[in-house]
Amino acid sequence: MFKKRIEKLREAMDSQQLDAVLLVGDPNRNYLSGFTGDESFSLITLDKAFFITDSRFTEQAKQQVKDYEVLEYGKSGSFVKFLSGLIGKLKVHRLGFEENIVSYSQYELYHSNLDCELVPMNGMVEKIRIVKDREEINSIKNAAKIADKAFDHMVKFIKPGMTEREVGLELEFYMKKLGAKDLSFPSIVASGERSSLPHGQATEKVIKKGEFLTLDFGCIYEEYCSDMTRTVVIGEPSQKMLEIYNIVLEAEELALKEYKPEMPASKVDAIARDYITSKGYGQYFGHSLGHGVGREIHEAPVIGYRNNSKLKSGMVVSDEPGIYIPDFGGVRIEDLVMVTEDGGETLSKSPKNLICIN
Ligand SMILES: [Mn+2]
Repeated sequence: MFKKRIEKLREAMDSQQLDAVLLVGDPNRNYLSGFTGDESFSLITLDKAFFITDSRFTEQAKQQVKDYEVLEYGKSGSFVKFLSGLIGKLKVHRLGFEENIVSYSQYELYHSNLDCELVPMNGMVEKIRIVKDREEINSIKNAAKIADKAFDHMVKFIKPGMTEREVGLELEFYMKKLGAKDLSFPSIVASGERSSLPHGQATEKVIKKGEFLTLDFGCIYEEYCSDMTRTVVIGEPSQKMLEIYNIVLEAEELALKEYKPEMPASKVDAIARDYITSKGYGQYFGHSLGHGVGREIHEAPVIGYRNNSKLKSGMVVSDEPGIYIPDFGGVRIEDLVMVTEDGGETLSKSPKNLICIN
């Protein structure tokens, strides 16, 4: 599987006339190697692959990283000196680097020490990562399953009078107990008026009757993220709360039917957005409909009005419309969807009918 991924990278390198690429960020480097640690480097040429690390990770790299020559740079002093020697030996002229990950100071260091041209990779690996292979999809499905089980548990656990933080802690503890390596991101637990904050993290606020409670969360399983949002009501909803909830739910489900190969991402966004706008709430839906999910919680493709590129089988994206009304509250409903050969498969299985917690 890593061989296949590296093959795809080499095809892309060849078309950009790159002799080698240097990968320093965890997602790309680990996607192409199977490594699960950090602070390491890989240098991939058109016919060789080197995994370069220090004594903290050498043993782990030797166990996890196959098809690479594992090298330890520690004894030569600095990584950049070591890399300079390697690049000279391999006669690299054009070296691709991750321009969104390498810091300005690192770039300066490479620029002044490496005898080669530094070429921005322009999302070369990210573009390969956009379509998931079977192993990746399995991991994402497992991460989604943990999130589903956690939501089921939380519905029974949450009671009026608890703080958002108590809810967030239980959610984290429960997902980790089920085997999650970590959270995909700090969980969003936003109740009452705070539910109008699309990214409101848990606070000491007490959750009261008559309020919305939005839970947006996910976990990492085998290096892959899940992402799901459900909004519940504590006690009974008002007429307006019910109205908003049903609009968001309808928008979410209308869009769900549109995930299929060749569908422009912008068109799926428009289906949900136009529906919400037709109901008079368009101004309260400020963000894009969704985003790719994989090793990173937010990755390509964006499902938004600016992205006219077409969906492909094997993409995994979130579908998450919302309505957020300041000083009132908000609703978001989010599922993970995988684009298949002939449609979309919803990976989040939690119920979406309005749940009232007493
Ligand atoms: Mn999301």
